[in-house]
Amino acid sequence: MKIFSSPTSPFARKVHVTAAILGISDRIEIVDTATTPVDTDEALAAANPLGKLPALVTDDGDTLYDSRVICEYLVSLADDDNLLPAAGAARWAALCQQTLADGLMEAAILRRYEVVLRPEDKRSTEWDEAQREKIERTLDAFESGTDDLADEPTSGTIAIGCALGYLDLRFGDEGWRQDHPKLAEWYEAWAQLPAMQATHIPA
Ligand SMILES: N[C@@H](CCC(=O)N[C@@H](CS)C(=O)NCC(=O)O)C(=O)O
Repeated sequence: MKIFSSPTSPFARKVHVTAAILGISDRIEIVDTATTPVDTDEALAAANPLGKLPALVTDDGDTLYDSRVICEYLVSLADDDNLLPAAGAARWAALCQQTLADGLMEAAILRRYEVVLRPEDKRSTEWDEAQREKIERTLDAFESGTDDLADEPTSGTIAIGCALGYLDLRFGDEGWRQDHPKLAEWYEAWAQLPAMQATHIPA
């Protein structure tokens, strides 16, 4: 199978961290793809009408997106019950953590696009501030839920780790750790996982 991917995409990173934890990274061919909302890669758009990565092309030629669906597909290939618990409170916790972390990534990427893609005279401070507040509220929610984070990796903790890694990559100067010490301590250990180290991009 192959995956349209970019080393700086936190959504793609979720997929690669998941594959690494499942031990199936060697089954994936990475198609390094540069795309933005205003300059869409053609091969990617042919695979995913939304023109967003990651997108996975299976060995049968089917295409899967988005990152959640791809992660679930990888879990099904590896027949793993832990990364996405099948039922009960652990499942809903992992899914909601993933939703929050994905939303944090979306808000952070929108902020990044505002700076790198929109001409300076068309940028909106209100827009940027609104996205920043979403990120702040989500970090606060993670901070108060740090004690509930699973010891073993789940789709939720994988997404949280990739979201925090993206903040370090693009917004490291804003110092998210300062007001979120428990989360920072959790991430310190999490970032040492071989799957995280293998997908780390220095800021
Ligand atoms: N919900 C999607 C979001 C994917 C996404 O936003 N990917 C970004 C790169 S990090 C992208 O491809 N942006 C190009 C665009 O929006 O056209 C997922 O979970 O995969």
